[in-house]
Amino acid sequence: MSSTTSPTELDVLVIGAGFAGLYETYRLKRAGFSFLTVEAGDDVGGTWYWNRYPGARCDVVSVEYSFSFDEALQQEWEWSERYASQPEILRYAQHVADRFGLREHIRFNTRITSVEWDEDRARWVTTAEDGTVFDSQFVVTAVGCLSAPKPPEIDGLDDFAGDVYFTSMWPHEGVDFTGKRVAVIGTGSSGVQSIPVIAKQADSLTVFQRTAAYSLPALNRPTDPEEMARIKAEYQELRARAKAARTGLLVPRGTKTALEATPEERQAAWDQCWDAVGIFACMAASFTDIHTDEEANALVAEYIHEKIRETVKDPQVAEDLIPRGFPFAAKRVCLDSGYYETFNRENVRLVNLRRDPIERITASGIQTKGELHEFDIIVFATGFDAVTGPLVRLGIKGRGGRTLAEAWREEPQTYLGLQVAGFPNLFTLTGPGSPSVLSNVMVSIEQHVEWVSDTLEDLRARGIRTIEADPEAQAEWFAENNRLAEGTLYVKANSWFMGANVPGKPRFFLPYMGGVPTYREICEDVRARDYAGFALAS
Ligand code: NA7
Repeated sequence: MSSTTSPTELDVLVIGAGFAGLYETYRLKRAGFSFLTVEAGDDVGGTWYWNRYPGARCDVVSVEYSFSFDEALQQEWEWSERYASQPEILRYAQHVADRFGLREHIRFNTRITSVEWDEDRARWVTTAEDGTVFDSQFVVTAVGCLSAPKPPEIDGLDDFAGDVYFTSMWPHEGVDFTGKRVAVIGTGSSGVQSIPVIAKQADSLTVFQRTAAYSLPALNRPTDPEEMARIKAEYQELRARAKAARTGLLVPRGTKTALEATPEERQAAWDQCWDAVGIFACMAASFTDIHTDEEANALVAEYIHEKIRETVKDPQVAEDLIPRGFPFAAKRVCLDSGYYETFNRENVRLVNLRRDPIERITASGIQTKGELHEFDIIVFATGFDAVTGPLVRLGIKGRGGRTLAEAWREEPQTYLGLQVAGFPNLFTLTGPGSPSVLSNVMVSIEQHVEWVSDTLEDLRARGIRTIEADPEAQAEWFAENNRLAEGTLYVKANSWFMGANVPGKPRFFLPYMGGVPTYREICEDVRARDYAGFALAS
């Protein structure tokens, strides 16, 4: 196909072949739509295709971070570790694509550069980088929440004579750190996972930390065959429990507040999380007030601070690694395998950027206020323009030629995280205002794909041409989510949840705060009331 051929006519165009795109592809194929899925990469997997950095691993238990829609699939797939590594998750995505014959519906190496609403024909005209044009009644975005890398915002990067890598765009052939002087900038999940692995290989590793993150031990281990057999025997029930859980995660949940618990009860609950459970949401779920009460939150924070002091031998390094200035779990908590221990290695050094900020990158390395650090390799683990970024960069133009970037300049409003007013027939899987990254995203992906796919089938059966979010319903949904978020400590951190990691981005809590089961009920209720809050037209 090229720009000279006529556009491909479709009912539905799906953008992205990560987990959301794969399941959407499966559902559209099953429903007999004329559709195509386009994918920028040359294979399926999305986030798990691009983020191949050393140590990349899921931080949700893999038996939960997997599809539940097909019983045979979940029975036949074997996870080798409790938290699967990136290569294994990618193999799983490939298996899903092959098993359900999805590849023939996916056009790879197709990066979308514009998605424009043709008002007269009530259709979307989508153009790829190679000039190919797709003409579709509906567009479903499945572009992920953490897929638009954030620029590093550090001067002088082009001057550096060594090699530069981004954890979010890791070379497929891997990187050999042997004998190299390596810098890692950033200590979120990507930094926390890659630092222990790079440290073992590199000649020296210097970690540049602006904000220390909270990290808990993953307690990763090989799969126990007996435990796996038990899980498979009751998989249906476990999935139902996950769907009914606020976070979509099977995590032990406390029923009392940390403040009413005795010091011994708190210690026992947190020891259990730290030494036995190893699920990132465990500490936050241990008592009911961790996300809402500063005093309760400070108690669990102090427990973790003490663990860091116990682990890291150099007292100054330990103090630098202790997260401060924001509540525990208000930023995404990391799960690690030997992160804090890594700073006891002779070849690892921590630079606290709060004391000694980066001035610029030079030909030989990184110039901080106090020192020139020389390197062969710089790794950026500097994060993403999360949730809204992947959608904005598609170049979406809705009614009246208004871009999504314009629509979201002040406030990232959506209706249910599924649609944006002024952008008819465009569905945003795991969009802002839906539980997405605040939940086990696989649970939320399945719920969104099912809602959107059922809706598309229903509209087709009824001969409805357009569905569009009502601006008032959208404003109410946005206000409700802000109200819920304001009642928590999440709003007190400069996190990517708040859009606060990207200069100039409006500061609002991006995922839906009300929990997975409430959200599901609301979506079902909206459909039961003939798509209340959406305008339908034949
Ligand atoms: P994160 O969690 O956004 O972490 C990015 C890190 O990079 C964080 O420590 C940032 O510090 C740091 N950063 C960003 N820009 C700079 C500059 N300019 N200078 C110094 N340090 C900087 O991204 P990840 O990829 O680690 O994880 C994303 C999610 O993937 C994670 O939450 C899991 O859900 C999976 P800051 O905090 O901004 O001071």
